[in-house]
Amino acid sequence: MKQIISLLSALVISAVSFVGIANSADSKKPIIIPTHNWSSQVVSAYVLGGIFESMGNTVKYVPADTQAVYESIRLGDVTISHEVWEGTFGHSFSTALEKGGILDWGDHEARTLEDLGYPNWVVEKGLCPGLPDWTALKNPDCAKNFVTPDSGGKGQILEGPQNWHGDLMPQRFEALELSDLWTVKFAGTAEALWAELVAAEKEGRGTIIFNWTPNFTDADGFTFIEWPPYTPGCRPADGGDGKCGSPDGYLKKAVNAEFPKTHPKAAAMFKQVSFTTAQIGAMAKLVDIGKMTHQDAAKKWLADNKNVWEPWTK
Ligand code: TMO
Repeated sequence: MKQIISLLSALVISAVSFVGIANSADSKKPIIIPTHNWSSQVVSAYVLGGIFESMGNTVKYVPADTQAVYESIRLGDVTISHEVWEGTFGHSFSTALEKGGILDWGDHEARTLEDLGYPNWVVEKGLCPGLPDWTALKNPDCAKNFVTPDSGGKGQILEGPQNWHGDLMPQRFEALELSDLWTVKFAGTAEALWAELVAAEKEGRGTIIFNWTPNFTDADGFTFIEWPPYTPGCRPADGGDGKCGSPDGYLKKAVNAEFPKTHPKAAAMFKQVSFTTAQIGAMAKLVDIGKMTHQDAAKKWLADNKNVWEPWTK
C-alpha cells in the first residue's frame, strides 16, 4: 500500500512538473507571422516579431493571402494574425472559427471602418454637393466630375485590391442602383490608392477611393461616405441584399489553437497586445508619408514606444 501511495505521488509530482515546464518554456519553433498588403499590418508584423524576439522566441514572416490566411492559421501553417479587420475579413475569420483550430485572441482598443470616401477638397471644390450622404451619388452632375479617361463615361470609384473583400462594392452599387452612373475599378495595390489622390487633385477631377481607419489619412481631412447602415447579414456574402455600408468594426487578434500550448509565454504576451487608433495610424504614416521601410518603421516604433510594449512582456 505504502509503495502504491509513493508511486501515485511520484506520478502526481511528475504530472505537475510536466505542466510546470509546459507553462514556463516556449518551443524553439519559429512563430510564423503573416504579412499582407497594407502598411500598418506589415509594420506591426515586424513590431510583434521584435517583441517576440526580445522574449527569446524565433519568428518567421510569410507573405499571405488576406482571406486564405485564416484557414492557414487553423491548419497551423501560420501561427497568428494581429490585424483581423471585421469589414473585410470578418466573414473568412468567422468561417474558420466555426471549423475549429483557430482561437479569437481578443480585440485591439482601436475600432475600425473600411469604406469608400473622399479627400475633403472634393466637397470644398463643389464637385459633389450633398456628400457625405450616399444619395448625392445619384446625381449625374456629381458623377460627371469623377469621369476618367478609362471609366467609360461613368464616374470612377477606385476600390482596393480585390482580395480585400471581393465584389462587395460592385454588388453595393448594383443593389443601390448606382451602376448606371458609376463604375468600380480595382486598384492593384494600396499605394495606387494614395497615388490616385495626388493624380485627381492635379487633374482637377473628383475622386472616391476605398480607405480605412485607423490609417495615416486620419489626420489628413478624409471623409467616409455615409451609406445605409450596416446590419449583421446585410451583405450578399452573408445572404443579404447588399444595400448597406460597412460595420463599425472590430480589429481582432487570432492564433492557431496549439500556440498557447507550444509557446505559452509568447501567447500570453500576444493576448495583452492592444493597439490604439493613433498607434496604428502612426505606423502607417512612417511608411506611407515618411517613406521608411516597414522594418525600419518597426524598429523606430519599438524604440519610441517601450513604455507601451514592455509591460505586455511581463
Ligand atoms: C484590410 N484593410 C485595412 C486594407 O481594409
